Amino acid sequence: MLRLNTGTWLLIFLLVSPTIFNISVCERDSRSAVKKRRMSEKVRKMFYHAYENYMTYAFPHDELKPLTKTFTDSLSELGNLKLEHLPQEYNGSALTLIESLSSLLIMGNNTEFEKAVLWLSENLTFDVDARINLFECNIRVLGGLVSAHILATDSTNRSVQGIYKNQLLILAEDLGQRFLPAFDTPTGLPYAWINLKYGVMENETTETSTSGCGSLILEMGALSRLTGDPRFESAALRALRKLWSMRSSLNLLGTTLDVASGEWIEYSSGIGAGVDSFYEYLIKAHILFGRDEFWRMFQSAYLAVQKYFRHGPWYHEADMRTGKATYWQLTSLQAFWPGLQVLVGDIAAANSSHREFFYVWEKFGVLPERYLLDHQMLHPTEKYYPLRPELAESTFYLYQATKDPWYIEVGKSIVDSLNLYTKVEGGFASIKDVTTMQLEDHQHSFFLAETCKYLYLLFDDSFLVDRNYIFTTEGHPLPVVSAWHERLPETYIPSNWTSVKPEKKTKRASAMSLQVCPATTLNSGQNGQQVESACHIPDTRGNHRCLTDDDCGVESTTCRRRSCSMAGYCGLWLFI
Ligand code: DMJ
Repeated sequence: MLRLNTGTWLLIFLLVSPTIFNISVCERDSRSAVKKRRMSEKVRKMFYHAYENYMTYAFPHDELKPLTKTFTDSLSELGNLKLEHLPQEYNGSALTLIESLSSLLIMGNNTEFEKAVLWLSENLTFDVDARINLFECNIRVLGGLVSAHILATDSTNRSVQGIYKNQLLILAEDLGQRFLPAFDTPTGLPYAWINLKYGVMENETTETSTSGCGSLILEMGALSRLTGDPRFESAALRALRKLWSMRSSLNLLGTTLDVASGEWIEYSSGIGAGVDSFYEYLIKAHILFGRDEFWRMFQSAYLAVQKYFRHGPWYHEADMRTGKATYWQLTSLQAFWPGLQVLVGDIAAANSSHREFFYVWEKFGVLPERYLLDHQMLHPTEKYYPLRPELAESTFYLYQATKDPWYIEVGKSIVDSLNLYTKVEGGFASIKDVTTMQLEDHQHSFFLAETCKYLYLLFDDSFLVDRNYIFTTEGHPLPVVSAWHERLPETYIPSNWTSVKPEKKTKRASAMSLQVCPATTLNSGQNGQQVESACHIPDTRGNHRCLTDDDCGVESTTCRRRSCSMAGYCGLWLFI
């Protein structure tokens, strides 16, 4: 028998191991590609189950009632908890179809996209006697139309070329003009409600929410850039600036306010209902329009959230005046926050919060609307799950940033739960009570605009390859182009990038890459200029000495967590 000494075995091992290693890496990669393909197919089927049932039983009304296979004209019910002033003669605006447009294209169904664009072009009208919520109508309808217009005119989308004559933009402009009277208040803060035909109603309530008047800039800004009419962006910007001027000395805002007096009504706030998209729009407006003003607002607001609301991986509410904790509650809407943190580059914090949200999802099978953190129990009346997208959204962002296969498992678990608990013959139904899984007769339009879209993009992001989009709060994509951007030079993101030849393509920064953590230069008095970013946390000691990693903060320009070296110094010794 051939006898080999240890040295020879070692040599053989060194020669063979890379091959074995390579084979196993390849196998693992191809297994994960197969799994992702299978999962994206599953999500595609879910989307079409929801879409086709809507088209059969509800279109052109607003939303599908999947249990009774009928419809609801719910545009005027959105945000209308008391169901006041409901219209007598309103027959819907094909809301779910509008919300489905960008998802159809992302899933590669150009034919259906084109059919939908043509139907809307010929049939949709906003000259209807319906009192609608400005925020909801902006994110769902205006956002859906503006985004679909951009996708329809994108030169890579050949199918609608020739037949598309900007009809969606014309509709969007008409809708935007109907929004404008809402901004006619002493403060510039818009009314929460407007009648599409008659404008602001007499004795209309002057109460609105922070997200209601602080999350209009993406859609109205994009509308102005597309139409050349500055009024939409100006109105949204004026409202945002006014809202920001109402912050407390702690850089906190409340949840509800009065648009006539500019006074706060509810001083307690968090990152959930009534506030959530305000934060989201500051960072996304910065990414889309490249204005330092948005970044400065976001940076201060984000730091205040981390300082006053964050408790480990959880976020409670606090009083904007004192920073004292008020309500210790987890809400389903808060689950978007880790996704926003990915955009900032604060991946470690995003990951730890996401894990907690997923833990609650697994505990109940879906995310309950409200969970009392201090009592470790469900809120007595808010036990529902209306097919919300936020956890899927964050999972998508975290997977984009880390490529950690664990997020694919999370996505699979979300898909399985949705199919198990909410799928019915007539579509997907909301859950009324997560303890009994009793269903409710409502398929919300955001299930098609967001839940299915983010799950699909988690498993198949080919739509995003070589493109740079940000998603509105309703999941409608808007492209980051230099023509709209105050900071990006033409060579960096060419405005005609879709027609740029591959070999000449300039490397574009992705809004979802880890490099997006925007650093900004601050004038800090005597010390001269200092570079800062939202996720910067200083080391505990000024001389950067440390005993453990906990003594080290987060580096300001890269947003990476510093660790403690063996010699006792904080630095970027470990990559996260
Ligand atoms: C969506 O309409 C939007 O994401 C909005 O910002 C708040 N949440 C709902 C879906 O849960």
